[in-house]
Amino acid sequence: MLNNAFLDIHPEVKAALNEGRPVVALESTIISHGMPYPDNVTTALQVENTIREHGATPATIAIIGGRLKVGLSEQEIEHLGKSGLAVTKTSRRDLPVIMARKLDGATTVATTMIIAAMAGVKVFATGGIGGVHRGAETTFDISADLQELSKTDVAVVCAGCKSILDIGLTLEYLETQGVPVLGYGVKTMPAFYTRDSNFQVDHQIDSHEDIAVIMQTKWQTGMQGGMIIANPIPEEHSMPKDVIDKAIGQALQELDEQGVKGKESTPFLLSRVKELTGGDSLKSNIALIMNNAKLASAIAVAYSQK
Ligand code: PSU
Ligand code: MN
Repeated sequence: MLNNAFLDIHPEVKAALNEGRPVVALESTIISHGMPYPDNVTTALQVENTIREHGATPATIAIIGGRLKVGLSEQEIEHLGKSGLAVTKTSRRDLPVIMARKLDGATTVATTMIIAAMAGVKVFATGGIGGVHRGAETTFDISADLQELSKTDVAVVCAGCKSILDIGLTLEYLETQGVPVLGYGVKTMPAFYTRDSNFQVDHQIDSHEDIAVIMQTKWQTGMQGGMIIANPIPEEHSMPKDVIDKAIGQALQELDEQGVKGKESTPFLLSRVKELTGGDSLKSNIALIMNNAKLASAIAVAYSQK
């Protein structure tokens, strides 16, 4: 797919793909909407370096001037980080408009998967995925990330999902969509800031080699779709459950009071939780992203040797 007319694959990424070397995709909504400037830029560059140190090539994905970029320059990362909320958060439904109008777009998990798959990148590291929001039985607010996972062949390494979402309903939805949820060394779905939740994952897998075998097996059969590798935050960086639950509770209440809806919900909740925990949650957030980048690199290395 390397000749897709809409793709601009960075030379470093292109060389790796052509030589069958491991590549790890990264999203850009986490840069523009997930963290404040300048921590977002520092973190994005540090994640890329972590991936390089672990034997893979990073490919941060975004839309710049309507072009689908697989691998960004430092200046492009700085531009997205500095622009922040002014860059359009681009999920599947937004993609054709942003491209046709030659705009900049920050890619969500769903859109990052779409573009990674176009370039032939199979492993993607992020912080947390979108999911079924609390109260979705009335709002219908279910992230497009979940449907994307059912149809696009990319393995997504994340720290589970935040309890700003309904974790139980998210897992039910993923089951309906046929998306494997693999717990890396754990039996329950990690809740982003904390290592566990009350909800079991489908399968506990203890090694990155086994994950690579499962990926290969799924795609060799021609079965479509990705999978989730849920990697818990390292113990030393996890947050006290009561502290995070309280902040999330308050953020959800404010969301309701202020009538924030739709695509603004997730960024609103993320930034309020960060403010309410006085920056502690930002530190945890950065630590878990690095941890996911390491695991994703190990999986990409193992998969490239298949
Ligand atoms: N969850 C996080 N951090 C994030 C996001 C989700 O903990 O940065 C971002 C990701 O880009 C994800 C998107 O794909 O929010 C989901 O948004 P929505 O719920 O509107 O689909
Ligand atoms: Mn939504």
